[in-house]
Amino acid sequence: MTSSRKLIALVAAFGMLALTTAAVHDVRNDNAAKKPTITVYKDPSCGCCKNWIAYLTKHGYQVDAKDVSDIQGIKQTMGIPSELASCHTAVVNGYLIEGHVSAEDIDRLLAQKPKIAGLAVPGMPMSSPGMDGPRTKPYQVLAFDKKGKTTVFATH
Ligand SMILES: [Cu+2]
Repeated sequence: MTSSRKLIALVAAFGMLALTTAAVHDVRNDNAAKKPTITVYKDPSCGCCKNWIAYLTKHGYQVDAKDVSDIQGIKQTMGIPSELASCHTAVVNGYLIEGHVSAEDIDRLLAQKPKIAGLAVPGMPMSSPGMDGPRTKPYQVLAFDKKGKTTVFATH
């Protein structure tokens, strides 16, 4: 090989490396793009809300946390039925997420896109994500529509 051919081979090798790196990078971006941002409204003093946010982040969601002084007012404005209320109220892709809903349930909601207003885990059941503790009894994830009609979406 002449030195100029060596140089061409070297440049070509670097080019391939750059392309490969770019391809790997794209795949990573695609995976990250699959999980949308969840906007979470919460009281600044809420500890289990922070735990739920950390849990969502661990499961690949981008979280935009908003501390609000009047979380009950936010729930009313958003149309969370009062009997379904929990601590935090979140919004993802136009769906309401009330309380300690699991990432797997949110994943399924976003994949199936049912005609509902959102999902709720009323209250703060022990063992739901962000509410660490033993599961002493099962709890339900409820789907609710704009009129407040509920159906069971999942039981854990
Ligand atoms: Cu909570």
